[in-house]
Amino acid sequence: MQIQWNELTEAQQAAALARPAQSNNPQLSEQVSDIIDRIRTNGDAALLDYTARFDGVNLATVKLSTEAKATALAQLGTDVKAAIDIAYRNIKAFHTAQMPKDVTLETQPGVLCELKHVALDAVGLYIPGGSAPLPSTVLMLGTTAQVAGCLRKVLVSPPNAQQSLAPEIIYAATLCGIDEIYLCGGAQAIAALALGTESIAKVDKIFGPGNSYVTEAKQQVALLAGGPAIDMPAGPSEVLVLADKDADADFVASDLLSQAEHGKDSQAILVTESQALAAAVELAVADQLARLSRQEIAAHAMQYARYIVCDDITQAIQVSNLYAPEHLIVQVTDTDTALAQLKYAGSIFVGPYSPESAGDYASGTNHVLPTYGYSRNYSSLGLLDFMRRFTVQTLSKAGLQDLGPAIMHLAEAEGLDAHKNAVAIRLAKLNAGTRDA
Ligand code: HSO
Ligand code: ZN
Repeated sequence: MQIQWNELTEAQQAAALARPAQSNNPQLSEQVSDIIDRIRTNGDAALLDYTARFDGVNLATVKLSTEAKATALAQLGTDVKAAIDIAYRNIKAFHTAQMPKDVTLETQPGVLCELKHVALDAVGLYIPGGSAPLPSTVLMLGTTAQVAGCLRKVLVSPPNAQQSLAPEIIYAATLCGIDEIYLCGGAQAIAALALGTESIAKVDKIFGPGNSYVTEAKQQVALLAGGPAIDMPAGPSEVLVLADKDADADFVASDLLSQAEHGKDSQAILVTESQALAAAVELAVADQLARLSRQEIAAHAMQYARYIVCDDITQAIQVSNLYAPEHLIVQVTDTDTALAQLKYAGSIFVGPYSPESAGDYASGTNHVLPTYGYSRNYSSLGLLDFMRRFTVQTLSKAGLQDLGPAIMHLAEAEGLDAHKNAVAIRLAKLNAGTRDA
């Protein structure tokens, strides 16, 4: 459906860009907290029980066996293997280039401040099962953890009927040096990563997309005392295509549909200056949709697609900034001017030959991105998310003698005597000359 932006009131404009309400379902949160409690008390037994109940797979152990791994790897075709290799190489290169530099600075003579970066020890990587298993997500999370240098990389994913995972997932995990793979999914897998069980030692941070149970579980475990950190808040995946009158309608339609086929709740939005282009894209969508294998899912999502027609590209850019999309495709002639004005997006794809699929799979950028308008205040996943930073300081005698009076004044202003004393006692000894050199 075409929307003429200028004919809408402000409230209607807000409604046109609204995302579907995220369910604030008390039942879901209760169910998830029950699952977390059961994993806490019954560990592996509860995990296996949930896997039998929810995934319909009866496992004897949670860990993926070496034999299952070998069987899966033997099934993998050479073409797909080569494709995974290419994607891995590019993702690795782009994330290696993100290695942060430590900082060493004397802020004033004798006052040395350092900023250091180290990898997180143990990370949990959640890979969803469901209608389309995503080896690309293994690469996005696993390669980044590997480049950061995380000591433990733990992959969890719900098992298939063969008590295993898709061969592509196992191969990608092997490339990334992931040697702990556990067959479990849903809220129970998140609880196991957060709390630990007999076979899964707990992790420091949990990454990865999932359904509403997984998302809720991540939020709940992050609130536990001593609980893990989580990557970012999650909502349905989304794309906004910004296109001018010269954009190729088939290209635009293909990008909208690649988002739509992810899920029925996926958001696909076209913002353009040209009514003719909007009409051509609508036709191209109908044409391409009819030939998609996931037609039903994509068609459902496209019912809620919006084709927004603006007065000009400047206004279209404002609309994009208001929406703050996860993926932003820029198909305009003057990309430099557009890029200078586009403020919010998880990842931007510039020009006719940069489909979202490039970043989803293989160009090197990460496809774990802020959704639901969070690109205003969250970043796309990168190397730093697998690291933590901390500071170190070393003051010399002279350094403390110089800075001490300022510290004491500030401590006094805050009424914190012990803080002031910590400086005063040292300075007194220094002045008395009783301190060792
Ligand atoms: N577009 C998805 C990532 C993905 N696409 C995985 C294909 N496979 C969310 O950024
Ligand atoms: Zn995708």
